[in-house]
Amino acid sequence: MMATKPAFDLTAEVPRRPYLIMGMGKTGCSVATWFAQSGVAFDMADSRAELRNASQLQRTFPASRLYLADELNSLDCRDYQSLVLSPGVPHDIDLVQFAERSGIPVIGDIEVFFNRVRSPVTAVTGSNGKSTVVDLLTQMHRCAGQCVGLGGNFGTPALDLIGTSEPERYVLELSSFQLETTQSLHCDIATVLNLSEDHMDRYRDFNGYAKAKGKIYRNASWSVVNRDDRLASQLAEGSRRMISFGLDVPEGNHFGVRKVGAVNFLCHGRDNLLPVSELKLLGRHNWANALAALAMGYAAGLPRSAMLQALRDYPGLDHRIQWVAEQKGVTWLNDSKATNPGAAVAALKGLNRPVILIAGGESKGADFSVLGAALEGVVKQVILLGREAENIAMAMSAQIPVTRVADMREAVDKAGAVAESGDYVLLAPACASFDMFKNYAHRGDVFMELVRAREPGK
Ligand code: UMA
Ligand code: ADP
Repeated sequence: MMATKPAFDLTAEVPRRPYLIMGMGKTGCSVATWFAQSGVAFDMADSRAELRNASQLQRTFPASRLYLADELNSLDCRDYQSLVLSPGVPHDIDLVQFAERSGIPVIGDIEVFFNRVRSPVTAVTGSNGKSTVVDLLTQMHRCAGQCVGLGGNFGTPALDLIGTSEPERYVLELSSFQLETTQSLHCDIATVLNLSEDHMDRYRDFNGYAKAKGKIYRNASWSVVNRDDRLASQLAEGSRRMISFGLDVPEGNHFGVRKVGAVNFLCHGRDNLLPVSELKLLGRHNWANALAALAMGYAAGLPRSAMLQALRDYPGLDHRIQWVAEQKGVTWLNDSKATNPGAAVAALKGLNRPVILIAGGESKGADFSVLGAALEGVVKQVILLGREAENIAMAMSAQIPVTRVADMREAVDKAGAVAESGDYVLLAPACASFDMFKNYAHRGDVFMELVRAREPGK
């Protein structure tokens, strides 16, 4: 296979124009720090007028100019080698459009990262489950005694993971936004966990979103694919080495689930590995996440015993079907990270008792019909809040009782009033949180605090 010419090449000998870093949040700062350490000239830009860290940036990088708000109009992207875009900056802004028309490469921090790293990279994308899978996989590596750098969309920008000595492996969560601006990705192991609608406010159509995700497989040594997700697995067509996971019985050397008597086992080919009842994670979608992590650990050569130990011990991340309280036989669950319909549907499918669902918030252009269909026969009552309440109500069958509430306190009170012993109350909003909360974690914290503050027996 012909090597792709990197868009960012520190080893190039021709004199270069400076780079322009666009967006000075976590990613932009990590790129600036990396460029400064590497002796690469750059300027910085951000559309915000009031950038909290503006004076600190100017002090730390005195050789670079910082352009804010309207000052961006004076920029000519042709003065720059390339634009290094933060993932949150959409491609339809004038500066980016003009760069693309002028043939100035538009790259991201992940492109810069791949130009530099030598240790193998496992990269994970997908609409849902990314954070859980990268965290779990990292625990598997650590159980095997390996030193791993975990980051990307997960929180720590990829470039901040590079220290004086490299870890044995990087495990990166990559969003579609981060993948969009890559050209020379070459992961050791790559996966698209699943595909369902998300971020439809940033893409012309679902195809554009899927195409961005699919870039993760380019040049990958191992492609890990989800047999149960036709669209996601199609993205890996033509891959060099493929290994699959799914919730059915696996063939050959692939990963899946086998029922022995009444017990479901995670399995690898003919080997039964672990009864799913030994997982601390709840829900069938987490069986898929566990299998994806196993497949990637296997491709990385991890010992099976270390992977199974990590699976048994792994408690899951906060705000993902997190157990909150049991009150008078009612179990309260916080899945505030369900910020799209697909995630909320997965949560509902995994629960085997009647559910009172608290949903709503701010949409990212999603279609709620898939959520509406998943409520049938599972949900006793839906409690809706936030900007999208009406759109969700319209996607639901008229048979399911629905209540609109003004805030989370009212939602919790209402849920407490209708829930009976044996029910779940599930916060799985299917929406982003920004209309009422700082972020999904804030929303989940507010929910949990309100639930825990309920007097026992209320
Ligand atoms: N900005 C502009 N112009 C614009 C838009 C933004 O200048 O048109 C500026 C903002 O004023 C701000 C900066 O860009 O100063 C913010 O950049 P950013 O939104 O890219 O955020 P970062 O702080 O760099 O964080 C990013 C990811 N954020 C997004 O993709 C929106 C973080 O993922 C990621 O953890 C971090 O890089 C490190 O890799 C967060 C996220 O919400 C968790 N991701 C989305 C998701 O998971 O659904 C994709
Ligand atoms: P991401 O990083 O992709 O947002 P998380 O692990 O943070 O993924 O989980 C986000 C939401 O998606 C949570 O509500 C979680 O319960 C749900 N979820 C996790 N794994 C899956 C999966 N495999 N399929 C569908 N939904 C999932």
